[in-house]
Amino acid sequence: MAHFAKVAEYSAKHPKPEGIEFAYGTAGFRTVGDTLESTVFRVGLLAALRSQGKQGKTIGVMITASHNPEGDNGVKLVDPMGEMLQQSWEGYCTQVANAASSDELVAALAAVVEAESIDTSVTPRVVYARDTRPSGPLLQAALEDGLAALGTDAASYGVVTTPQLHYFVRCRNTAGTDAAYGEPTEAGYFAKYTGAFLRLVDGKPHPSPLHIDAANGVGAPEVLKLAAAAASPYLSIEVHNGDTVTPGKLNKDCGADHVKSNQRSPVGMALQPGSRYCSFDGDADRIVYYYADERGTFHLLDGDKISTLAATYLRDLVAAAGIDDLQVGVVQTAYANGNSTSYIKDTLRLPTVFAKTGVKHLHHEAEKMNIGVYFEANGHGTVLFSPGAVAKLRRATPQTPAQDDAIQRLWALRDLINESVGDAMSDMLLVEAILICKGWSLSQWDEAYTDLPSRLLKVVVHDRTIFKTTNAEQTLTSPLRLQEVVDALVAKFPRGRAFVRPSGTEDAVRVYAEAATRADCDQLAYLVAGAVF
Ligand code: NG1
Ligand code: ZN
Repeated sequence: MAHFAKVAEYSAKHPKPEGIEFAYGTAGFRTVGDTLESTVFRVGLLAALRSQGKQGKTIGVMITASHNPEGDNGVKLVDPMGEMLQQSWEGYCTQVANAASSDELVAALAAVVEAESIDTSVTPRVVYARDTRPSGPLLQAALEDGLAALGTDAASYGVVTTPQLHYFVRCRNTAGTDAAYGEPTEAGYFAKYTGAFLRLVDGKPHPSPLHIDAANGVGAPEVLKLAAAAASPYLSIEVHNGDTVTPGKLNKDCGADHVKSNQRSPVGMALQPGSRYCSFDGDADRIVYYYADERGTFHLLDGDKISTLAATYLRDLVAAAGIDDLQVGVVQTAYANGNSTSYIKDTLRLPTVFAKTGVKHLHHEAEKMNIGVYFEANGHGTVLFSPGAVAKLRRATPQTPAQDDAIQRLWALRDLINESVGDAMSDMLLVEAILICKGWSLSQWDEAYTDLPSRLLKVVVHDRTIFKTTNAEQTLTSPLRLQEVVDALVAKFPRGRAFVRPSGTEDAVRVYAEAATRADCDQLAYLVAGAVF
């Protein structure tokens, strides 16, 4: 095909390493950074085709491996509304990445064009960015070759957070429409979110500084710019682990994943009772909060706590606004702490559903709700307002000043939230705004419910593909009878719950367990892991 005339020439510069199979999973392609050059080049080709398939809408490409070690890297595509790539394209990505020769590569691309009836005369548009990883510049150059090979109208955003890139994509594709999302620039991003934040907190007492562990990643410079854009005592921050230059520091003993997995504070943060702390991950799409009590004991406020805080606040505002039939719902995964789920159902009395791991699954469930709050326990999530909810807000006619205030707050909340994807900076502003409005400390927020002791283990197995699940990944259907063994173990422990699923991002199987006591929980986790192994 004439359209692919330059592909072979460019592809020769980025040969596929032999003996490696690439797979587009939950987080796109992700593996050791040095092996990814051919894959990122080919993602450039795919991004161009995706854009042509969407009549020239802008597609995003993000080069990042998030919370993974610094030596890893990854790449993922962002669809026109800033959402994750449509699932049906994941298979194309895997096929194109694994083509063994340039002839096979052209054939794989031609197959995508054929299957999707793509008009290759359309000019493709793609924007891209990367995180702070040392392998980033080389991979970016490979991406640029892929984009050039198909004559793409491409623009780089340099080094920004993953959610910022999602925001830029959505802004570009909604510009000039009723759904215009904002200015597709860094300044536009900061102006939108700080403006909404300041509208919400106006007139309340100023908070104490928030200590942010930026995982030595891209969140460090970006959150400093955010605070500078706010230029307000309402956003007083101190950034720790903000070294994006020294090799080896990214995510090392710090960041949201480290804090959540180890249930302890990151390197470089000495917790003082009464102060507020949070951690971003390496590309700033996850956030968790934490504090130390008077005895110095560490307390984690994870994605479940953020989700319940946001859901409570939204539910109360909807009630105060006097808007009928506007239901707030919560989407969780099986990793949500059992006590958070009980709290949402029994105390908040809000509907809750479980989705499979990976934010795209939660996002799709949340889209079915009026106002859908979704978070993974690890701190990745956001809130979606459905078009119906927005229409109801627009039609609402306040009868009292209190109703008017609640409606204005709902609008400000909607602007404060990055609806395209979970975003550490936007979520941080959301939490801070709610805490300021309620006059709460982290320990007051933490009072809602107490987490059940839980344990997450990683089991390296010979072949994880034999592990198959159903019921939002909580029940194994293969290997045969393993689920019966797990059920029998769980039954031995009060408030016991455990499940086994193959990781979508690592070559391992994950075991999750919770139970009434720490000792029971650990015993259950290790017994189940033993059964898997
Ligand atoms: P896998 O490796 O499929 O468990 C992990 C996280 C997900 C999600 C993805 C994408 C856990 C238990 N799993 O998925 O929540 O964030 O990575 O980064 O935290
Ligand atoms: Zn991340």
